[in-house]
Amino acid sequence: MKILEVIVTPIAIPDVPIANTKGVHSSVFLRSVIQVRTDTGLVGLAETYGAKRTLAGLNTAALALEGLDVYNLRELRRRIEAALPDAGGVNAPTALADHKLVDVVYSAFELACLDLQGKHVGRPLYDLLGGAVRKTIPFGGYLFFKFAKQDLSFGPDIMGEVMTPDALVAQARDFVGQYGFRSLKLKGGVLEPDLEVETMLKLREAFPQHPLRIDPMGAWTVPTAKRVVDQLDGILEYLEDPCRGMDAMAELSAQINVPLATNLVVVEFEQIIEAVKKDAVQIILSDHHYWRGPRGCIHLGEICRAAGLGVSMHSNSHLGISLAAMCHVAAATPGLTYDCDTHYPWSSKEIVSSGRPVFKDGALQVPEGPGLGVELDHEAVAELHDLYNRAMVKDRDDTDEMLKYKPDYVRKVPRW
Ligand code: GKR
Ligand code: MG
Repeated sequence: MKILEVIVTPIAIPDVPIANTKGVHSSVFLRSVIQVRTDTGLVGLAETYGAKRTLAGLNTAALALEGLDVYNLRELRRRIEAALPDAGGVNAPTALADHKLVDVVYSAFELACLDLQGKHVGRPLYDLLGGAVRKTIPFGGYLFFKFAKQDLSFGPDIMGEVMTPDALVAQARDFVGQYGFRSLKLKGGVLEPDLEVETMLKLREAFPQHPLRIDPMGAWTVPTAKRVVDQLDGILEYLEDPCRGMDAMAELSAQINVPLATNLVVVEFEQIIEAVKKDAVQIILSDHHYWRGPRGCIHLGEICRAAGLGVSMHSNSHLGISLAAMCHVAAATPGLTYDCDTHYPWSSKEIVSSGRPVFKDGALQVPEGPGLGVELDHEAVAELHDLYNRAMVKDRDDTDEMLKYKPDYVRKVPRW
């Protein structure tokens, strides 16, 4: 089965001003929808980041893929590396999607090829990944402090302002009520640490049985993180990226008993050895958008198992193709024993023809159709592509967006 044509469509999806330590989301988030057409008439799908550099990388690589046999993933990797020289590597100073461009682009095309393979042989993607160890995929409620949305031209707000511990608990009640989530994660690093501690304590009071996590994305110094852990004694399932950098994580790890998780200090296979030697983290977040596709995530799972590390799953703002892929990867990763992250409830659009999947008790069933088990809603893609053309936003810059809400905001990591 050979590739005839690749179509990359940038889309913009209405977003709401949810905050993190870098800043806040803008009125839209960006994604790329990838369609890979083959000589069999089958079309493979993928969804990934939509900011400028990823988009350029996808388009450049796409030109090199004509004639590729979709079963030959090593040749896929070779062609992408040749098409994007100098676009990968550990510890480049830029954003994740930039310094891992080769992996990001490869991941997207690997997903489309696997979708094609599954459609070709009539088997779901999880079977191509070694088979499902679970078919029900649990997700955690992903909670954010947020502003009330100022610019409503591209879509309505969800929930209005949430900037206090009590408002955050109300958000959690809303999410648990609507989706049935059985665990909760707070995007921290937004309010003063003491207020975030208060928030977590109130969440524990409101949800005595829910595993709780907090992820300040490196916003705390080691002493601040240690103080937070002491105040949250017995409350945390795990603590995600409290401090910036491998050494700071290792220094904290040596002082506490709570497992540390990361999607910041270990984002490439080469970094796992250092993390294990330094005992810097105990859980690595997988993500098929940059861990070398669904197969890379399975390899990551095996390495973590051998190294005695746990695996959880990272998320960014996304739609249903990514969600389906996350479900397949989670289904086929034996050691992924934590509820997966998802931003899904923060948007209300969809680009798959089956529509928005319904969470039951916080979980989704892995799609059972061939490949990803989802098809494209072409009208919806056209509508969101039109929005992309109309929206000013062509890159993600949370700090720039924050200046609209707080004109004196300065991005600083660690902040406290
Ligand atoms: O959507 O603001 C956000 C998150 O902060 C996201 O960008 C992170 O990549 O959720 C992610 C994380 O776990 O760090
Ligand atoms: Mg994180």
